Amino acid sequence: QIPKEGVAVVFDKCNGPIRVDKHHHVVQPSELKPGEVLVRVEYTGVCHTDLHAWKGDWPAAPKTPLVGGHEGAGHVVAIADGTTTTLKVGDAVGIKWLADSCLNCENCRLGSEATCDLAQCSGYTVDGSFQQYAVSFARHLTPIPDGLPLEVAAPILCAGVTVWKALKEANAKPGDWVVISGAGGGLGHLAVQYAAAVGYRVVGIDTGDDKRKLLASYGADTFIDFKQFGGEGKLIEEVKRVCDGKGPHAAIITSAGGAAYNDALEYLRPHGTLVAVGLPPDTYIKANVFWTVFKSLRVVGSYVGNRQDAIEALDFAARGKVKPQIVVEPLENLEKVYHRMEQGAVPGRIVLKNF
Ligand code: 8ID
Ligand code: ZN
Repeated sequence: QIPKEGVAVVFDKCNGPIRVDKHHHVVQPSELKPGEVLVRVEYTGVCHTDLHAWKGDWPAAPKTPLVGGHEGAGHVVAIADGTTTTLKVGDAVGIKWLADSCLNCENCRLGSEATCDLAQCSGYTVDGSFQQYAVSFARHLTPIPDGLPLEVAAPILCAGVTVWKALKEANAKPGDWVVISGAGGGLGHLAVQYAAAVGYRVVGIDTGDDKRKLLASYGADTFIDFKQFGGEGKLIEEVKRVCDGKGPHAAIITSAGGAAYNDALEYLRPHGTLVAVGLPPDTYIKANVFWTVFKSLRVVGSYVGNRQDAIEALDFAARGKVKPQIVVEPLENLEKVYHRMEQGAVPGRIVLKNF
């Protein structure tokens, strides 16, 4: 039985109050449009992107009022009439950032669904997973493998997918050195595990003993506390030193702060790749043209992943190769989680329980 009202966490304007609405309208099956699916969200991860959305610090503002959230894991409770899909009521599914795309344009045909002109984003252009019942789109929901607990699947749906795809963009070979900057955060701690799982040698950069310990448990080769190497050029020298004195083959920047981008082009070895993933506001990557040419460096942006990346990322978790570090809290805690996240005080991911 689908209730008429449920709990949702909503804000009416960026930086405005965050309300826990216990009487939020639940879209009824008869209100769904073809292609739409009603999902009972049971767990949802909190991504730093949700915090950017609330602050409104990116170039394009989110819709308001907004129910954020894009790491939703739950079950299908209704499918709109006239929808062609293999999904069934009762299936375990994930709501990822990319809620929908046309699947017919050049970008979609090439597997770059995120850059589709008609892309819809969960918890940004459409309401997301910080609610008990969310409307999403049949063609972009991700099936969650049997036996993978939903609270473990949740962080994979954005953080996991994104870093798995970013590692593909890094063009590294097994045995290569890969730096993960922002390594103790939601994206970063998963990036370290995916990187180790495919045989890269991993250097994590972040700060604090909690994050150092977390990464040591994943077999990261080295942890560098960036706060201990604050001086001019010191971090660059340290990163080069630990990577055989030559620097890493790739650097995946998953930090939510801009400073992490500063040194990366200088510590990469020749032919190295900087993969930009973290989205600090108003940040520029400064590349010296001479050294970019002489070291033959590459800079690539990587934006979430496609439907296949999502399935692959979940499969690593289902096989136990990647284990999100999660703390489960009630949905009502969202605002408190934002404050902790802003202070960099969340190792791994917070997952909210929506029931
Ligand atoms: O598709 C994408 N490209 C995508 C997908 C999902 C998220 C991009 N993102 C973006 C988010 O919007 C955010 O800007 O990636 C960034 C990281 O998201 P997150 O992992 O969810 O954030 P977090 O859990 O707060 O972790 C950030 C980590 O960065 C560290 C912090 O200590 C924290 O552990 N950090 C910071 I802030 N400054 C750093 C620095 N200078 C740093 N680590 C290394 N060096
Ligand atoms: Zn995200």
